[in-house]
Amino acid sequence: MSQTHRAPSYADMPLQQVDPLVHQLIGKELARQQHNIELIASENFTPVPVLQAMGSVLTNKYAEGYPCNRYYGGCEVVDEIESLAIQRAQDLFGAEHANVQPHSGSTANQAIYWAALEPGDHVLAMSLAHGGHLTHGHAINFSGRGYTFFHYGVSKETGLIDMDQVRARAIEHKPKIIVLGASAYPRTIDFSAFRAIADEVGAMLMADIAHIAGLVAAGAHPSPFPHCEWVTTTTHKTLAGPRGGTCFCRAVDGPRLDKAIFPGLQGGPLEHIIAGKAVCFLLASGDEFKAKQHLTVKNAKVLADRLLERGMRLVSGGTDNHLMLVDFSGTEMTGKRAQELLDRVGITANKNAVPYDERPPAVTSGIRLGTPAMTTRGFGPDEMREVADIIVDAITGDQTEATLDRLLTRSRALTGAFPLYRELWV
Ligand code: DSN
Repeated sequence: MSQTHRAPSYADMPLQQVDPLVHQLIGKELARQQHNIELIASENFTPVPVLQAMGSVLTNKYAEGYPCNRYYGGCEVVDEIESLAIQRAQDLFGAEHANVQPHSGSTANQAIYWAALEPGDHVLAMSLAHGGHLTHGHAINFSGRGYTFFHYGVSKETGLIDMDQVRARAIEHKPKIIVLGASAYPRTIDFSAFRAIADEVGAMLMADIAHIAGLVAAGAHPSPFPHCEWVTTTTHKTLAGPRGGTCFCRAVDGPRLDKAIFPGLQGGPLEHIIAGKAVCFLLASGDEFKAKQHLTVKNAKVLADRLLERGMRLVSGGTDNHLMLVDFSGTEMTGKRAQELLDRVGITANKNAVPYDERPPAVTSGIRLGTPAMTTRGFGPDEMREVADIIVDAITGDQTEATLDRLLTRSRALTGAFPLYRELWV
């Protein structure tokens, strides 16, 4: 047979040539990430090796099913990759069973409900308004529509989870599952106290550790694994991996969890993302990652302490983990305005309701600040103190253009000293 040559095709050309607009926009987003101080508590800077795995030809492969039990041919390589990701996830957390297929944290939570509950069953979880998550039973979410959720919250005086309320509501509503874990709770979660309440009422425990998974993996937060039947996480927050989810359970529950995810909820798994998870779990088992997680917590304390010294109020008076909530309630400042001011001075954060907030969700009385991303980037306590000062100067200063420009220059000096993704896209 004579040799054939394919005509030049877009399939072999670089993005820059085929779609300069999208290429340029990605470059613009890279520059935004490089120039700004990133304090969104759920974001991070994913290492280049993880990005490489995610941007690989694995995206081409259909692999419905599980390793060695697929509905497609040609799965021998992705079988190895997914098995590796599963084993590494289990080893990292000391879990009996992991499923690395959930596309997101939301799907991971959905999978546990699907595996462990019948529609309408009672569940007790933390209220979104007090730091919980939409998928923990909010009325407009699938969780709140499909199951009967009851909620606990934090004490108005201390900002800490009100364990007396958890127990009272558990006794009153007899949930099949008690959900713990939050998106905006700055304190350590006492898994054993929840276990005692769950045992008293005959409930299972489910921990959603999306925010604290990296801290847990590094021993910088207690682990839910000895206490909980079910654990879910995302892999892109403190874990700094690809955008996605993972579920864990005891070996005995593995088959029903796997069935809930496929064929219960999802079709083909995202094997390129699963490869990214495998790399992420490998990195998270190393000393460099562990040291960063402990530094993330230390940096959060330094940031919180300096904010307090400069007169800011924090929900619960501080932080034990990677995040804090600045509380503006009772003042003229709102979360929305603070977010805008911080954007203006090169700091990215998000407005966030504080417990018992009287302002609507689009305005709020707080901002949430987290240290994972900037710790990954290299910031330490000195930089965090300067970040706190820029924040307070932006929020309490005269807010003239000249002042805000000066604060922006201080932010840019900090990020300029810690280069990010130097070799990427340019
Ligand atoms: N959106 C995430 C966060 O910012 O915490 C939770 O899913």
